[in-house]
Order: sequence, then structure tokens, then C-alpha cells
Amino acid sequence: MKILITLALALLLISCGEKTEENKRLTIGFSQVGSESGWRTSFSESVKAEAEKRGIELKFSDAQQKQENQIKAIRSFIAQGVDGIVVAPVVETGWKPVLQEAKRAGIPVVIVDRNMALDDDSLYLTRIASDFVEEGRKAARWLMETTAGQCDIVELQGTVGATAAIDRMQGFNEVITGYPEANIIRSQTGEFTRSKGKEVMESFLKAENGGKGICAVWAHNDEMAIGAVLAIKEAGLDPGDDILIVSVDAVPDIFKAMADGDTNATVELSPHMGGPAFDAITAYLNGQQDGPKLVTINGGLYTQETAAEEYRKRTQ
Ligand code: GZL
Repeated sequence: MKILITLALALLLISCGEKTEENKRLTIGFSQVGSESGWRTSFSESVKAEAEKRGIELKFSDAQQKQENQIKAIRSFIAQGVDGIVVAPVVETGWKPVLQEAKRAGIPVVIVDRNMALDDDSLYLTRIASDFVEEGRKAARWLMETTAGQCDIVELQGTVGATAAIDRMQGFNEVITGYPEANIIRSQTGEFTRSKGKEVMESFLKAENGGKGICAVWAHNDEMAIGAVLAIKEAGLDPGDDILIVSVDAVPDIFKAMADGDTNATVELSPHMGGPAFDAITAYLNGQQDGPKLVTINGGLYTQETAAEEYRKRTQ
């Protein structure tokens, strides 16, 4: 009888979710940038679903794109004595002091998505991210192939100081440098949002003879690309035809836009980083000391040819 009771208790414990070897249910704090884009929302939903699936108690904080709010949230997680902290940093600089506080508290930190500029890699366990430079290269390679390397391009940059913006720009520029007749004629931040992307595209169109001088838009994310579509239509031009549009994220709305012929290509950025982040924290708490400092996730490039099917698959 005693054996049966012990077995039942053990099964009950196992069924209560993700645990360390001592069978303690994990509590993890997640400091998220905000909800500025469809991709960011999908990312948050994916992390929450993964925590739910693993029985992790997730403390979620939306910083509304303000670093000071992220730092406050991390300090709160430390005060609550969480088992681990996951941070999606809005910009690269200004993180060392609060990460030192987490280290002193013995709380492991995992960086997801954008990067932090740190001179001490003992301050975080690992970073889970896409190769943003390669994302920029993929976008540029598609555009150069499509235009035979002859294109005057306007660029909608992401958030100033964000790794995704810095690195995507680097990768794109690296490729077009090899094409003397491909030039970025205007470049400005659209802050990764649809509304700002539309506003900046309106200014580009006005400055470039109503858009007649523009061959393509290179937008660091799909939200700004969709904003550009609205501006181009209001200027009386045909987006995706008069002006090509290439972007990054592969959110459902961009597949709809491509299926409608309004944009031309997108580079996929997977939002599913919660699993690898939770794996790293669990492994560390179970004694792993030498995990990788970077776990890279990558995606492909999608065009109008498969957009309708991809939209159906991602919205069913
Ligand atoms: C990139 C991520 C970017 C997305 C945008 O990994 O940081 O932030 O591309 C989001 O949609 O705003």
C-alpha cells in the first residue's frame, strides 16, 4: 500500500510541470520589448504557450519599448527571487549594471532576439537569436537578382540602436556594395512600426518626385513594409509593381500583402525562442556549466509565388 501511495505522489509531482532535479517548479521572469509589431506579439504568445506547456510559472513584463521599464522589471524579478530571467533587449547598450545585480543574486539570465553589448560574457547564460546580418544579405540578394543589380532603394530602418536594425543594415549593404548601379538613396528609422513606416515612406515619396525615382523599398520589418504599401497607394502608385518591397519577419499580414501583389518578398524570423531559452535555464539549474553562448535560429525567404498558401497555413 505504501509503495502505491509513494508512486502516486511521485506521479503527481512530475505532472506539475518543468522542474529541476530537486523537483522544484520553475518561476521565470520574461522582460519583453513591447508589442510594436505583429512579430513581437507572436513572439510573446509563443513564449507564454511554451511556459504553459512546460508548467513554468512565467512572470511577463511588456516594457512598451522603453529600456528603463525593462530594467525595472528585471530588478523586480530579482527581488522576487525567480529561478531564471529571459530578456529581449530593446537596444544593445546599458545592461551591465542590472545583469551584475542578477549575477550577484545567483539568477541565470538568457538573452533572446536582439543583443546586448557586454564586455563580460559571464553575465548571461546564452543568447537565442536569428542571424540578422544574414537576414539583410538574403533580402539584398533577392532584390539584386530581381532587378539585375540596377535599383535606387529607400530604406526603412528599425529602432535606432537595436541589433536587428544595425545588423540587417550591415548585411544588406554588404551585398549591394557589389552592384555599382544599386544605391540606397534615402534611409530613415520607421521604429519597426506600421504607422511610422507609412509616415517616413510618405516623406520619401514627396522627396523623390512622387516616387517616380524609387525602384524598391527595403524595410527592416514587415510592419513598416505594410505602412509603406499604404503610402505608395495613396500616392497613386502600385506597390509591388511600380515600387518593389522586401522586408523581414514573415508575419501573416505580409503573406496577405504578397498574395494581393502589394509586396514582393520577406525573410522569415522565427518567433519560437522560448523553448531554447527555457532549455538553457533548466540545464544550468541541473548543473550544466558550459552551454553554448549563442543558439542561432534561421529562416528562409518567401515570395509572392507561395504567399497565398503560406497565409492559409499561418492563419488556419
Ligand atoms: C528582430 C526583432 C524585430 C522584428 C520587429 O529580431 O527584434 O523587432 O523584426 C520587431 O518586427 O519590432
